Amino acid sequence: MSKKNKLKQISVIGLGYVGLPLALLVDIKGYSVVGIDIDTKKIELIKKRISPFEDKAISKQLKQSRIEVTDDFSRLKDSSIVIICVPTPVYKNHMPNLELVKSASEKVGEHLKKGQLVILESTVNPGVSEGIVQPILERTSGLKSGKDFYLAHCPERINPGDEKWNVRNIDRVVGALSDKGLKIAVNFYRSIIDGDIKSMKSIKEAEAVKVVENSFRDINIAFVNELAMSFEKLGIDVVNVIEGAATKPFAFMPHFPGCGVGGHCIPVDPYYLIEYAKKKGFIHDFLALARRINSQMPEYAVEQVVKGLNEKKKSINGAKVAVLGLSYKPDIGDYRESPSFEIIKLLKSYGAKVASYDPFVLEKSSVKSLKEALKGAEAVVVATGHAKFKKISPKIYIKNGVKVVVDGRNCLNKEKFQKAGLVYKGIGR
Ligand code: SAJ
Repeated sequence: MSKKNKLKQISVIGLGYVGLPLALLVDIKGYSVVGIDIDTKKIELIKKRISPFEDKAISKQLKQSRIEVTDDFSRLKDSSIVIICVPTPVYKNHMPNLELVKSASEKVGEHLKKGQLVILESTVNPGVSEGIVQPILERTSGLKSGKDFYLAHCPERINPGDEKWNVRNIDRVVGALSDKGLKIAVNFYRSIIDGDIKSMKSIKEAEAVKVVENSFRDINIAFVNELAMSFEKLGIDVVNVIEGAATKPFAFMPHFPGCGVGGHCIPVDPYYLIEYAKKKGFIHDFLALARRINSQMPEYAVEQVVKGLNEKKKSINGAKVAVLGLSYKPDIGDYRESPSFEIIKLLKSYGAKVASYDPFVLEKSSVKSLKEALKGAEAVVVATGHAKFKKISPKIYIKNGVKVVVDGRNCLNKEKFQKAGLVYKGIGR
């Protein structure tokens, strides 16, 4: 435990994918940590040192951690720093949903004390810290930002399931409303993170960094998704071409096409920028187009099912189709914004009988085993590239009567499936 930190208490508001790893790291670094969440079930689990979500590293760290967890916001009054890590989803119409940020800010403001630093880690568009969080904190605390308390923004960069990059070693950017707040925030992050901490010139710049880095990913995925739809017509394997382009040692960053873009970041963050810029009079045509392309990939994947069954002179109407994979990326159980659910909805709208199965998301699976999913299925959509699905041999599909395999993540061996006599449809290959 580092001596200099032992007197400092840190409060982390929101103990999910972002807040819990952060709270555990801050604890390891010698601070006393109070984790606050409104979900009492989650609090009970963490008190028993059980991770509320599947993550080996978190489960291990929890066992040795000393973090205190509570739903009592008044406990933050003894903290030097209060970090808000609540979700920032979008509504069905893609408009940013800042309700949790607002309610967390209200509760923090009620217990805010002079000299405290509030840091927002939740992903927000530029303008939210100054335009929404600061006024709430000032109104509910009666204190003045920059004088009585400080406000900073350090966008989270958690990458669920990543073995290499984690909260401890990922570089961060920090912006604040005042120099004093920036200094305290930068020193704090430097005391817990091995990576580099970059000071931004304003809090808005820090907010913009996160939405820009994730919009960058979304447009690049849209680029290869459009290539996939084009190359299907040109009879070119888009994955081979991308891998060829990736041999260029500079100025090319490979992304790969798939049946859709899920997760709590990539399909969400661009809308924050699109909507904020619209309010300020700028229309992000390009970002919006990329969102449209990526959002139509579930439909493209279902079209491959229709085409594949047609090749076997079968109709999708009345056919049993197995959808393998509900989580949005391989070998984790996170299914937020997962395209699998859109694929299932579309298949049903075509009259297919759908069996969905994901060993990481059994609670949402319509059947509880691979065997049940494949039994009598005429077509299969591999919607998530779980290692377990990549191991299924063509023989298993054929034995169950499967005629068509749509490889939604281009994660199967195309030639092997074609040689076995299955109709193989990839995304652009
Ligand atoms: N996807 C593609 N093609 C790609 C990459 C991803 O279709 O080439 C799809 C995935 O299947 C998934 C979705 O996009 O459905 C998101 O995938 P992701 O790998 O971006 O995973 P996320 O959502 O966990 O993104 C996080 C982000 N991290 C943070 O926001 C802190 C993102 O910035 C990272 O770039 C990404 O992890 C990463 O690199 O793994």
